[in-house]
Amino acid sequence: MRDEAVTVPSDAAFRAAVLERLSSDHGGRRDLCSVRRAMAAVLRGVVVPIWQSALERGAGHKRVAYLSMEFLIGRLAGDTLLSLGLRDAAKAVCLELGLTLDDVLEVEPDAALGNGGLGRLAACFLDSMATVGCPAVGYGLRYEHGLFRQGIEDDKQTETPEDWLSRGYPWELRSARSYGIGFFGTVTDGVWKPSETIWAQGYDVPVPGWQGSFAGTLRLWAAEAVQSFDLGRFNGGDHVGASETEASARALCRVLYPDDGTEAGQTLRLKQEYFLSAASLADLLADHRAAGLPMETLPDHVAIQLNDTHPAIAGPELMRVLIDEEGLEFDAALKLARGVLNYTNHTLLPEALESWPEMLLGWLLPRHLEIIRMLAGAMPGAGILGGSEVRMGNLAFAMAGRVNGVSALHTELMKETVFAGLHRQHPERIVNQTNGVTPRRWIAGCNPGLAGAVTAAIGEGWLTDLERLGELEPLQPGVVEAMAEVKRANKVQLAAWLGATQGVQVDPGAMFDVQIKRIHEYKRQHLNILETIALWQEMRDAPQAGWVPRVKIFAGKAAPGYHFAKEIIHLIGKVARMVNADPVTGDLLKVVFLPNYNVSLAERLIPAADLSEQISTAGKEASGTGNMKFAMNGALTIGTLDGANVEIRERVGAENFLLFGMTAEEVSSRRAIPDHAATAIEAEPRLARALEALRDGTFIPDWPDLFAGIADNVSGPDHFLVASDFADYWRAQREADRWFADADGWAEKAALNVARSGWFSSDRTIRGYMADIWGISPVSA
Ligand code: AZC
Repeated sequence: MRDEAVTVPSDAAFRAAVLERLSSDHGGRRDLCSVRRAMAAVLRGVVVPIWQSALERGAGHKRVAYLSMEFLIGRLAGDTLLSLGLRDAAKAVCLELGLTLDDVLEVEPDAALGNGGLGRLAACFLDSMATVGCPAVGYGLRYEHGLFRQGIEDDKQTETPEDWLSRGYPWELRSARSYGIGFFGTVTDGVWKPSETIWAQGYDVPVPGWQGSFAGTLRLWAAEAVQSFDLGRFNGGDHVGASETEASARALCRVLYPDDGTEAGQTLRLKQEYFLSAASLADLLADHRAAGLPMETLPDHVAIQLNDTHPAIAGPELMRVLIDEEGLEFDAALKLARGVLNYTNHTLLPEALESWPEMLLGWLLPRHLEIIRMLAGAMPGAGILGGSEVRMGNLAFAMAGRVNGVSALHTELMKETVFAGLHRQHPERIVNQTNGVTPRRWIAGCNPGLAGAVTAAIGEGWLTDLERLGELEPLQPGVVEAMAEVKRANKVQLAAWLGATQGVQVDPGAMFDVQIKRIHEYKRQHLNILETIALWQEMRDAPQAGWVPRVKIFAGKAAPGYHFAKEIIHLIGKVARMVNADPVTGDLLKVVFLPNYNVSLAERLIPAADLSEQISTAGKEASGTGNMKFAMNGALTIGTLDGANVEIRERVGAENFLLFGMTAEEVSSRRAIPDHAATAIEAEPRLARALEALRDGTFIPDWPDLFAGIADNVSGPDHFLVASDFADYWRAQREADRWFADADGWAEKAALNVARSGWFSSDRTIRGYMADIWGISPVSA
C-alpha cells in the first residue's frame, strides 16, 4: 500500500543528490564519514515527507503510545536504502567514489539506546507498526551515552561510555514538543508544588514502514535545564558553577540503567522513569486537548503500552493529571486510566520486577505516593505495597486493561507464579502475544543472499507476509542447495572478518556454533563453555576420532556490577586463548569471544550461524527473539523447552531442533533435591573433569583457583542447574555433530527452519496487539 503521494528519487536523481550534498556540505571530501553523512542527509530528505504524509493519513485514527526505557534501533541507513529500493544506487555511487557501500554503512554508530531483548523488541515493533499501518509513537529517552561500550582487556570486560551522539545524529529532528517535568517539593491538600523542574525536549526519529507504505515516530526526550546558564554567577567569577543547573539536568539522560547500588543511583533511575512517563503523557494529552476532545473519550483515541515495569509510574501520573488537573473523581479516573493502559511483562526474575522504597518515592514524587496509597487502599488484594516498598509490577498490573506475556510458556508461568493472586482476581486480564522480529532487518537487511534465494523460489511478497515462506515447501532440491550455498558464502565472509579483526583463523567448513545475548547465569553461557572444555579434553585424548570441527562464538555484555557474569566472560577468554593455540586440536576447535555485542554485530553473525544456542534454564527466559532470528536464517537450534523455543520447535518440527534438558516443572522439582549438583557431577565424569580444569590452573597457571568460584557454584548451589542439564546437553551436542556430518541432511533441516519460521514475524505480533489489546484497525492505504 505504498502511498502514491510519496516520491522516491530515481537512481540517477539519488546519485546526483548525494554528489551535490558531498560538494555543498563536505567540500567534496570523499572519506567514509563525509559520504555517510551526505547519503544520510539525502535519505532524510526522502523519509521526512513520507513521514509527514503518514502522520496526516493517520490523523484522527486511534494510535499507540509505546513507552519504553529502551529502543535498540541499530544503524538506520542500510535499512532505509533497502526499504526505499535505493541499495543498488547507493552501491554504485559509493563505487564511483572509490568506496564500498558496506564500509560506508559501517561508520554509522549503533544507536546505543537499549540493553537487551526488550529494547530490540521495541525496535522491531516500530518497524512493524509502520509497515502494517498502525499509527504509533514510540516514546523513549535520548541517552547521551546509552549503554556502555564493552571492551576486552586481558580477557576481561571493560566499560567505557558510548558516544553515538558526539558527532550529531542525522536521523533526528528537534521537535516543537517540550514540557516541564516536576520533581520533589511538597503537597498541600492534594496540590503538588515541585521544587525542581527539568525540561523534556522532544527529538523525533521518523520511522518509515516498508517501501514508505506508512510511518511512525520514535520520540526521544532529552533533559534540559529550564535555565541553562546563570549569567550573574558567571559574572561573579563562578565560571564553572554558572552551568551547574545544566549539568545537573543533563545528568538525567546521560546513561541507560545507571548503577542503582546507591541511593543517588536509585533516585536517578526513578527520576528517568518518571521523566519518560510524565513527558510522554503530557504529550499525548496535549494532542487530545488540542483536538478539542473530551477527556472521557481518551480510550477511543489512544492505547498506552508500558514496555515492562520501568514506566509503571505512568499509571499514578495519569491518575494525578486526571484528578488534579482535569478534576475527575478517583473512581472515574481509575476507570479511564485502565481503559488506556496496558502492560507487557518481559521477565519473571524477581530482581527485575522493580520495587521502590516508599520513602524514596515519596521524596521524589510526593503526590504520586499519595495516589499510590489510594490505589492500594482501593485494591487491597493487589499487593501494590509490601514491606515499605511500592511493587511496580503489581501496580502496573492493577492499573492495566490488559497484561501480556511474550511467549505461550511465559504467559502461563506468569499466571502461576508472579501474578498468581492478581490473575485469580482478574482472570480475563492476562493475554499472550508471542514475540516476533522484523524480517526486513533480520532477513533482507542482514542476509541479502538468503533473501535472493527465497525470492527466486517463491517470488516477492514474503517480506510483508512472512507466512508465505511456507510456500518453500515441499522443498525443491535446487532451493535447499541455493540456501546451503548462501550459508557457505556467509561463513566464508565471517571467517575472513574474524581473521582480519580478531586474528583468529577459522575453517569455514566447521560448524559455526553461536551464543549471543546478555551474559547471565540463567542464560547459561557457563554450561556452553564447560561443554567446550569437556569437548576439548576429549579431542585431545583422541584427536583422530573423527570429530566434527567447531567454531564456538560468544558475544554479550555483562552488567557492570554482575561479578559472576564477568567471570564467565573472563573464563571464555582464557579458554579461547588456550584452545586456539593448541596444536593437538588445531582446526577441530576454535573459541571466540567478540567484544561489544550490539545490533550490527548480530546482523553479521546470525546469517553465518549453523547452530543457535538457546540453552537457558527452563522457565527463566521469557521468550527470546534471537532464537527466532537464527531459525529464519537457517540455523538449527540447540535448546531447552523455554520461552519461545517451545513454539519454534512446534513449528519447525522436532526432527529439525536439537532439544535437551529439563522442563520448567522438572527444574522446580530437581532444585528441591539436596545435592542435586553433586549427584549429577558424580554421574558425569566429563563434567567433573571440566570443572577440575577450573580449579587446577589449566587456563591460568599463575592463578590456579581463579575460576574456582564458577566451579564451586556449579558443584554447590547451582541454582540454574548447569550440572543437572550437562549430560543431556552433551548428548544433544554430539547429535548435532552427527547431523552436521551429513551435509545434505543438515541443509534440508536448515531450509525447513527457514520455511517454517514465518509465524515469528513481528508483523504477526503487532496485528495481535492491535486486535487483542489496543483495539486498533490499520490505517488503510
Ligand atoms: C527480555 C527477556 O529476557 C527475553 O526473553 C525477551 O525475549 C525480551 O525481553 C523481549 O520480550 N527482557 C529484557 O530485555 N529485560 C527485562 C528487564 O526483562
